[in-house]
Amino acid sequence: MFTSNDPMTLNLIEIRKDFPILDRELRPGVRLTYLDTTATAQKPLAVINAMDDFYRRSNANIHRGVHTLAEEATTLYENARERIAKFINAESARQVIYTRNTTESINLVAYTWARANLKPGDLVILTEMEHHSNLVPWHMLQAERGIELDFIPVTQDGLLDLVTYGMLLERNPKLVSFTHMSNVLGTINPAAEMIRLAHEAGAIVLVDGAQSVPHLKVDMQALDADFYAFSAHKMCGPTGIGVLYGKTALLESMPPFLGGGDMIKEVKLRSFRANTLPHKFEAGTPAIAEAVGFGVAVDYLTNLGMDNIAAHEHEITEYALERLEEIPGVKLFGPSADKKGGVASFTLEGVHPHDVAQILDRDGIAVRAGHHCAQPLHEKFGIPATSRASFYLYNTKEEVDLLVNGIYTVKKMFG
Ligand code: 7TS
Repeated sequence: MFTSNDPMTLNLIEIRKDFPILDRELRPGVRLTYLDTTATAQKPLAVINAMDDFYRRSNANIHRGVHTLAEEATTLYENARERIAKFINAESARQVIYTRNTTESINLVAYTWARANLKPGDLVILTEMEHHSNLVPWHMLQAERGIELDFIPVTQDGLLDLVTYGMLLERNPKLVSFTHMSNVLGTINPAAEMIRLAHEAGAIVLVDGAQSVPHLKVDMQALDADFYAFSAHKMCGPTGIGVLYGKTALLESMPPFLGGGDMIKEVKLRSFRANTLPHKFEAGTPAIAEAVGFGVAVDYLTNLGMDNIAAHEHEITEYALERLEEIPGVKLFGPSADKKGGVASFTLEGVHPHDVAQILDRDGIAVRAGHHCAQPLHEKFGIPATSRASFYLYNTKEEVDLLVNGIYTVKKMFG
């Protein structure tokens, strides 16, 4: 059990009780130190119990029955959508399309809006810091359709080069698609300003919010993005469900994505009429229990307060960067704590990042090693891989100290 007298924004002693996994002993005497939230966040009991309760009491398929359970399941599924819409300040829950994850949300835009609107030679602007899920769908479209791709460069400090962005915008792009927060550098990009500039240039904007929605207060109406994608599992919710937010007129003008049940108004042998939003994009039986869990995850974050969560993470990240910087041989990637979220990617001189992660794991410290699905970004920095520690609302300064001690152990082992 974690105990601390260190006063912080969040009550960590109480919060950690909400996450049963954080108390896990991996091996006798080896407690889990979970520093891999960027890959997926841990789940509070409220979410676990809500999903368990759904299967015990309310399980039925949605939108297709008049019996009590079917109505109850439909209400739970749609109520969750309402709370998620409110959480991101969407004008309407009809703009919140359930998908499997961020990856599927981006692919939905690439398969529907982009295939209906982009011609050979049309320019799509991406950035050098994108996760593969915001690169590969566009590579695929480039091969199929002959669109052109160009990239906002990343500076050595891990920031987007906005001067070059301005020059790219002069080339009449049709779409600008970028991550709100980098999963490697932690960089929080100036999304509102970038969206405004893209709109002035006449482009549609898609934002990858996989790392921002869990950690920052995001406001769809203030940001004014045309599309915004995120995943439940990175924000205390379950795997298997995510969201594509879109502007109503755009979503209405787009062809459907997958065809099948639920996404139709009417079907004849040789034709169909698509359903209204949001169902038009939700073919087949969806992740119902997951939607219920997602809604409770959003309640959990709302109760803590996104500003408090961001403040806590900032405090932890600042401390972590300070302590990691002191270690001889450690090289950190990304900007200073004031420009980033809770991510610390680093290399340790003379030791492969996988070895670092493996040795830390012996002490129960979970960090990720590799290219973190951002191979081009690592190539830019001339390295194949980094080790990455990431922090969330349940992490403590004591855990940062364990990480630092662990890295000293690695150094000792490698002489
Ligand atoms: N975009 C960003 C910025 C991400 O960090 C991730 C996942 C995705 C998209 C894809 O999300 P998914 O839910 O569709 O898989 N990032 C990571 C990571 O950094 N380590 O594991 C997954």
